[in-house]
Amino acid sequence: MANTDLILPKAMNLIGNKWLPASGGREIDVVSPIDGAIFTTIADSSAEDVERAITAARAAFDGGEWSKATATERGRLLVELSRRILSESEALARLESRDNGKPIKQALADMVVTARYFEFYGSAADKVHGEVIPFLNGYNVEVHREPYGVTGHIIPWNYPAQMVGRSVAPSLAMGNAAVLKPAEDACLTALRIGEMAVEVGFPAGAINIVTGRGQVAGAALSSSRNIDFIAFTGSPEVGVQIQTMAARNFIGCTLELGGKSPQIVFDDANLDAALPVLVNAIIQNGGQTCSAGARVLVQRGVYDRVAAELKARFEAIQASDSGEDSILGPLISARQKKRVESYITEADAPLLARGGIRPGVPTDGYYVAPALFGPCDPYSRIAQEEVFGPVLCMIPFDDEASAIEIANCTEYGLVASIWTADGGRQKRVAKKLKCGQVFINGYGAGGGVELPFGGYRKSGHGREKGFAALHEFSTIKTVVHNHG
Ligand code: TXE
Repeated sequence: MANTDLILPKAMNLIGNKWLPASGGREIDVVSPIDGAIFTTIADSSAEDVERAITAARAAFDGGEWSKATATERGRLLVELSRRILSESEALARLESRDNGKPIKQALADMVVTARYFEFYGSAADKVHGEVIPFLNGYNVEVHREPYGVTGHIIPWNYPAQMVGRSVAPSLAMGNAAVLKPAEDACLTALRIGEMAVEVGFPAGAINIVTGRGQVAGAALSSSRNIDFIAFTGSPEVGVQIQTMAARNFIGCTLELGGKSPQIVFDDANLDAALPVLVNAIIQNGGQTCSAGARVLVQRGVYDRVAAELKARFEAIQASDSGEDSILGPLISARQKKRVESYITEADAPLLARGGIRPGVPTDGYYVAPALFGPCDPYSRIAQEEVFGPVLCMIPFDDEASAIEIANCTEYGLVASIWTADGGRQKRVAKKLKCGQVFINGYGAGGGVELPFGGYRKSGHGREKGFAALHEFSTIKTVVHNHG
């Protein structure tokens, strides 16, 4: 699929189903990571623009057409949007690849997952029920699940389309009205999905999209006194600010802040099955994935074999320009490339293997050759901090207890995998891992839209995906009726 014929969204915000430029007409240049070239612009929104979007969402929630839609009607709109995304998935994937740099095959797979979020939450919209609680004689007690009102959504650039589905779809399913601030580094597919939402019939104000810089538009959204909940995915540094703002305004928030996820390989693991997965879990999306399997913990009996195999596989990988045969594209920006390169050059562990960059890729693109380190001290900087690039750390371990200790020894706790044939060990280790999702003899699950996902500690709190997200985007009201 050629990277041509892009359908570029307007450099405007979607507010109350109208496309409006940022106040003062300010715009931000959009650069493609593939060649470092500017190819379009987006609106550079102010706090005023953000507040306008919040007002539109409030009107939709408080008496607007959106507030009158039944759960079934909301669900149908979400499912219709899902169909629309699927029917345009190739064009969306081309746009995503140009904007974010991800290999075209990855971008296509992302669109399927994006559509699946809207389908899953559309189908679930009218299946969230309340409860009746037995209480004193003469009382009838009902527990209702209610939307909060206006939800704010701040999402990152690593999965620009998927994140729209993940964050916004469950909120809309519950009947909230949403204001989305996508990332300035990649937000074109979010804008196109917003356009599709209008086309399939979402009423004015149900979904509003305001693009702009984090410190301006993002900060305005998260500090506004006029939102009722905020969902954030991004860095821990900004996550702290979001939570502080939420606390000041006495509203709830969910934070999804990345990780340093371990893939634990025991001596009895099926290595033929494990090896390609160990590599893919860090190479996929250039390692720019919150749940990237950034540490491989290997029991000493198979350490040398795993090290030799991973070395050969890493040396064979070349970063390339995101075309049909690419598995590793450029990183998102010059800033991220510099950051990842500095982790590699300053690493406090032996460099075991370095892949390459395919000759002939555009010299101004943000390509980084993948790097494998090992054996790493579990407490070394390279094995502790989130690099967010194609960088894998190998850490040897002796036994089950030390594997668990090392797996839990970073500040993060998002995902883990356990590779072993021993059923008892699978259960014991899974129970002791301090993280939100554990895969046994596998990693990732094709998007795993149905599976609750989220972190411990520095990886954040709250759960996305699955039914858990519907609970995050709603609150409980207990109605006690004295009829005695
Ligand atoms: O994140 P930021 P960056 C991690 C990853 C990466 C690092 C830095 O380790 O290397 O963070 O990435 C918006 N108020 N993750 O700098 O700045 C911003 O506009 C409100 C992991 O890109 O957190 C964007 O929409 N919003 C992560 C979003 O926050 C603000 C994915 C994320 O940007 C803001 C991305 C502010 N003051 C990075 N400042 C994951 N969990 O997957 C920025 N933003």
